[in-house]
Amino acid sequence: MQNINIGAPASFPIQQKNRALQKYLKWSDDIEEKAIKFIKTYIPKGAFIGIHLRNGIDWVRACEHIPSSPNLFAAPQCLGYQNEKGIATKEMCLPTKETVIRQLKRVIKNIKNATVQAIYVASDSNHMIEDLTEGLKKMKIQVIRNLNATPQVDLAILAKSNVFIGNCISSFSAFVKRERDAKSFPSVFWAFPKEKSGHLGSIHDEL
Ligand SMILES: Nc1nc2c(ncn2[C@@H]2O[C@H](COP(=O)(O)OP(=O)(O)O)[C@@H](O)[C@H]2O)c(=O)[nH]1
Ligand SMILES: [Mg+2]
Repeated sequence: MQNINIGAPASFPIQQKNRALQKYLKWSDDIEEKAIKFIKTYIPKGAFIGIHLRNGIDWVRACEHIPSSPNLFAAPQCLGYQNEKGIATKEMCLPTKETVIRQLKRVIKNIKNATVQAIYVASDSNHMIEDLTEGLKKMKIQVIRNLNATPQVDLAILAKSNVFIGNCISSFSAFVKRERDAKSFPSVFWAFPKEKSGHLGSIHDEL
């Protein structure tokens, strides 16, 4: 009998060998158009950083398991499948406001070939718009969210940012990271690696 593969081609959590399949995924015209229209209408011309803040109550609870389950969810995307790049920390799972602002400033300063004009924030709960606006005040950067975004439109907008800062533990962030890897767009993660994260030589400038 033939060996027929039924079911989804890539089970959860994603295996290393399936990561490249993301390049075959294309957004529907509807989602793609909504993402492009939002960027053109609300995000000032120039570079923008897309960030994912996963911080709802389910996530706060999930992050409590990090010390006992350091391979939780999508953690291998930054730590490696054998934890060859370290172990997960609570700060990676639920970065503090201070960490988020510090890392944003570092990424903004490290982008050499463009000026960052805006931060696009996607979140399941707290977008921290006021905190981030206040924290980045001196840099004259707009902090933007999309009140009408479905999860898919948020994913599509994050995929198009010049630099993406995601949550290493989150599968939602992992989707963005895979799409960007397929296009060779840069991504980094909150609080990883421990101190020097955010170093980027140059960025893509498609939009
Ligand atoms: N719109 C929107 N929804 C989000 C965001 N982050 C998480 N969610 C929601 O939370 C769900 C979490 O999904 P899941 O794939 O389990 O990722 P994980 O829990 O972060 O590992 C998503 O399907 C969305 O419905 C976000 O930035 N924007
Ligand atoms: Mg989940």
